[in-house]
Amino acid sequence: MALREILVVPDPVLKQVSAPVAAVDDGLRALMDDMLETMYAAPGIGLAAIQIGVPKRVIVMDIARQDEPKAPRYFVNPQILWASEETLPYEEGCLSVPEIYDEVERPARVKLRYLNYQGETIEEEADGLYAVCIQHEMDHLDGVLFIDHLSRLKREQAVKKVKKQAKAA
Ligand code: K2U
Ligand code: ZN
Repeated sequence: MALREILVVPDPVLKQVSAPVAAVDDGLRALMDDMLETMYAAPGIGLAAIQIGVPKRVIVMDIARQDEPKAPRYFVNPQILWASEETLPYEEGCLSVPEIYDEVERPARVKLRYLNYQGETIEEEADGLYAVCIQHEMDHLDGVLFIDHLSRLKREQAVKKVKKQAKAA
């Protein structure tokens, strides 16, 4: 396993639309292992492959609390089959938009179909933080960041602040 660099705004790679995966093989599992190690080290609770510069429709996640055992999840070619009309606001952040947090409104529940670490097809419903995180990560697969759901002014202020942080580093 290896730690990978996480890309940050305004890197144009983050705006790319990621391509579907042809097969869940050992090479893809090695990528998911690297993604999970990188996510835990950040630390974060989700990570999309594009965030480490790999334009493949792959997500890793672990929403277990710090006082709970790790519960890694792997999503290959994830699809949302259904989304509730009910929406909920959540204070989101993003490893690719460091130190910026703002409220985003998303469907409260979604039904997912994806391939797991073994390449098996899984269908399941998500709610709570699971629903928030998977929708946030699936946005990444389409080149969409959580700040793209904010006003233009807030988005421009966020990018300006991240650029200033990078310059000061
Ligand atoms: O995409 C990412 O950068 C991973 C996010 C996932 C996430 C964003 C918004 C809401 C939930 C999850 C990072 O884990 S950001 C850090 C974080 C950690 C816990 C809760 C919220 C944000
Ligand atoms: Zn993110």
